[in-house]
Amino acid sequence: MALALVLPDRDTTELARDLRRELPEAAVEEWPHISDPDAVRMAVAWHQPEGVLSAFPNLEAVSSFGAGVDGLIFDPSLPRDVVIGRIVYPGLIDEMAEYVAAVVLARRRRLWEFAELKRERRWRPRPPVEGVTVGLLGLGELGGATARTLRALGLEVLGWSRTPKDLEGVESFTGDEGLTDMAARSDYLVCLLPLTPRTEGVLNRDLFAAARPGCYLINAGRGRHLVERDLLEALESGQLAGACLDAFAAEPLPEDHPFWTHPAVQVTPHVASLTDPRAAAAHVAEDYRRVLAGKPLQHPVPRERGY
Ligand code: NDP
Ligand code: OXD
Repeated sequence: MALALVLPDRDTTELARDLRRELPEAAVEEWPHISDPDAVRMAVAWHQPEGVLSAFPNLEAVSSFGAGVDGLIFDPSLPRDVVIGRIVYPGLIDEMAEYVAAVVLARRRRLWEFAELKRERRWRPRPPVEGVTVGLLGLGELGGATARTLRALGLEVLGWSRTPKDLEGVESFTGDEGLTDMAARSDYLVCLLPLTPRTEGVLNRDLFAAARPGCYLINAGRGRHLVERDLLEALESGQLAGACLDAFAAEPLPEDHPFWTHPAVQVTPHVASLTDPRAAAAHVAEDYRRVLAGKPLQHPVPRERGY
């Protein structure tokens, strides 16, 4: 029985070492060095080249090396009968809530403005930016926890999801109209959605036009949620005041991309919530045991739902 790690752009040394310790009975193999493809029952994948997973004829389950599964759902070569799972654990959830809170507060308390002024040795006291209403797109594992953290900081929180939610102190919105209504009341819009055909391009000119003038955008979902040209236009017109982006359609962000030099755009290199190899090893080991025992994964992803 083997577990294959297919993470071509990651250093898997630590993950493989911890997995071998957790699963002494399993052959933990790092792609492309798979000695017996027939023995692979489960794989962990991230940015896998298309076709690699279909080369394991006895593959039963594949886990994303993170919370997002778009890389698996959108892989046409993944056999239909392979079960998809994802890695979600408390530290991953807390990191995202911390990232969003940090960005909202940094913008509200003008920390980036003051950093600029310091470069010019200018002393220019200013009060916090007005407006404390945050509209979250996505109220799942990450969005739900982020809502709680923002509430605890005294911010007003609104949330948009596919199905209605009953979270304490969080007004729930659904549907296209719900999204427009939420945007109209938001000083910050934060995308924590999964990438699906329905959410691709959701951060677009219609949403920006509906948003409260001077709204600030945070995208920690996926780059393809954002129509980049529409963001640049909304910043140019002043409809949006700024944006902090963690995920991009092309990663790494190309050197000549206008976001790098735009004064109102902050760029973070897809670090809002990084999967910790040690926590991931414990999670994957448990899922591997479940596969062998014929039990459901800890965070199974229904294919038809797409997230
Ligand atoms: P979940 O699946 O737990 O939650 C997804 C949320 O999005 C749910 O509230 C869901 O609604 C909502 N949603 C899905 N489709 C729609 C739709 N069509 N309309 C409205 N709402 C919709 O995901 P997580 O919270 O765990 O993760 C969210 C995403 O964050 C990941 O898919 C990944 O892309 C991204 N991510 C980014 C990281 C980073 O470092 N930048 C790190 C980790 C994840 P409902 O509740 O009704 O199902
Ligand atoms: C994830 C990510 O989905 O890191 O976990 O983006």
